[in-house]
Amino acid sequence: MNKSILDGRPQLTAEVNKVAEVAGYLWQKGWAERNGGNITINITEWVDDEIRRMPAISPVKPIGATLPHLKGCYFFCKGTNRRMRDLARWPMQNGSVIRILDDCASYVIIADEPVAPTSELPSHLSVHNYLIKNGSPYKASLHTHPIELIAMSHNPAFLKKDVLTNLLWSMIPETKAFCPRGLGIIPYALPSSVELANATLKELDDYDVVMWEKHGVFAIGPDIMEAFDMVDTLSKSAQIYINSRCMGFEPTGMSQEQMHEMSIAFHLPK
Ligand code: 2HA
Ligand code: ZN
Repeated sequence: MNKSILDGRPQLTAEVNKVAEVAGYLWQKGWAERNGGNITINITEWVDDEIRRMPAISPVKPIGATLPHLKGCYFFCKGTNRRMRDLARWPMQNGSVIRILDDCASYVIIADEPVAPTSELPSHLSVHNYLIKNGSPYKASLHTHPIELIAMSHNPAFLKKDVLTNLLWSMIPETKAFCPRGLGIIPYALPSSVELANATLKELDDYDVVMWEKHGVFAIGPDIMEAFDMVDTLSKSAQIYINSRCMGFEPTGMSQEQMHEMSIAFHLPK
């Protein structure tokens, strides 16, 4: 076996293993066709002096943005054009560890293999920059293509502010309890574009999960498992709604009073 950056680093290994586990769920759920979706996690807290001395195994590459809060940070990123189902089985062959250089505008790959990171790197790293700037404990960002939630984004009526949030919350009590900031909506924008990244940053002030209209969702969380759990919970509500409609009726939904009672009982922010 070749040496891996994970060798002798159980905490770093645990974080990468969580990424692999989530990548498997995304594939099993049908949310990750071909290379669909991206994952990045900030692993700086698990980086030691030996890692800081590790040489680059790629040329210096521009991020496409200058992100001052990322100086000296390290990330594990899914590789561009790599499949989630392959990341699930072989995380270090389908993802890589990158180091942000001191200009805060470029990076190098340091381990294990020179796998180029995700096509959505500028948006993912902009989000990590924003999280650090705000003193957030969140370390993970996830982009995926959940079928039912994307289907719902094709209905203009659901794209008005907090219409979908309230509908999804009202399908089952867990959704408001475990996704208490709801689902932000971002009008369609070109994948990987600066417009999409900027709109995402703006919505993350108010939401932990945002919908990229007709494309997918973007979620942040303390770790990748919690980011996944929020999307999974919202998706469950979407499925309950769609199943009701398939049975030929509009679901009643919990009442505003019932949801308000939940907010009080569980000290929810909204
Ligand atoms: O990386 O899903 O939006 C594949 C994507 C880009
Ligand atoms: Zn996508």
